[in-house]
Amino acid sequence: MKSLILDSSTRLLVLTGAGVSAESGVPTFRGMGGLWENRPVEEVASPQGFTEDPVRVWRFYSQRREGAAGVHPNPGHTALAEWERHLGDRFLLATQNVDGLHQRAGSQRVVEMHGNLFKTRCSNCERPPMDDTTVYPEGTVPRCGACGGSLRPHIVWFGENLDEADLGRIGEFLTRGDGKLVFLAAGTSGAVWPAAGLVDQVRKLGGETWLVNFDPPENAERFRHFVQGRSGELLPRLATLA
Ligand code: BV8
Ligand code: ZN
Repeated sequence: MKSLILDSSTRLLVLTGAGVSAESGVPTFRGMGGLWENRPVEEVASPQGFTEDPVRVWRFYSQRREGAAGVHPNPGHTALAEWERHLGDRFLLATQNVDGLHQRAGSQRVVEMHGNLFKTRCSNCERPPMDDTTVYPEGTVPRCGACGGSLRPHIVWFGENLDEADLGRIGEFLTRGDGKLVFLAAGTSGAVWPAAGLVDQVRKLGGETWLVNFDPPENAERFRHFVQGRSGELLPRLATLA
């Protein structure tokens, strides 16, 4: 198998998707068949869906909280935390996952591009997001103690902008200029933007691009190196820490 050399000149941005958590037992986005209760997931993961039926949206997220609480990081998560310890501030992890498993595996330099399943915020006022692992009982929509508005999961839904500070942190890391830029995407179908566009930004900057994925996703040909298989098996063996 090809080897990813991580040495004192490497600046590595990693992007992960649902596939990296699959071996931990977290269903992938497409694994849900992109449908839920015979509805496109976008209808439960969009502001319109929340306005239309907040009870259904909270059922979707409460179920995922219930499912994610009992799972653990897999060797793929652990390998990424080890790479970070080796590279220090020349490593950054941008994840589309909302399950918090990277942090539980020891990753610290993490940008949660799509939010976090275990955070809740008010849909009406500016009260900051709260840590919240509550699995809300069927039929309830939690209310804000400050303004009485409906609380919502602190998740970036389809049609919503990503956090400017998050995008800025990734952009600054890419354009920093020191060392040799390397980008590795793992466990992502490359279907969702703007995360799916990172590989193009890196190529424009002359960086090296790697994809580790179970099956060739729609944007596989945009990567210089493609290593096919399970991230939990491949990531622990892929890198040479020099
Ligand atoms: C935005 C939270 C500005 C929800 C998520 C037309 C063209 C381009 C863009 C758009 C467009 N129309 C609309 C858009 C924008 C839209 C978008 O990209 N739509 C797509 C569907 C076309 N994007 C947005 O809306 C973003 N905001 O652009 O703002 C704007 C505003 C208004 C209008 C336009 C633009 C917000 C996107 C964020 C949405 N929220 N998550 C939730 O999770 O509850 S995205 C959701 O999808 C998850 O975050 C998840 O991560 C992601 C799915 O992607 P993956 O992580 O890749 O998961 P997936 O299951 O798809 O793939 C898993 C892969 O792993 C597979 O390839 C599989 O083979 C592999 N795998 C499986 N097991 C393993 C494995 N690999 C390795 N090992 C294994 N063991
Ligand atoms: Zn409020």
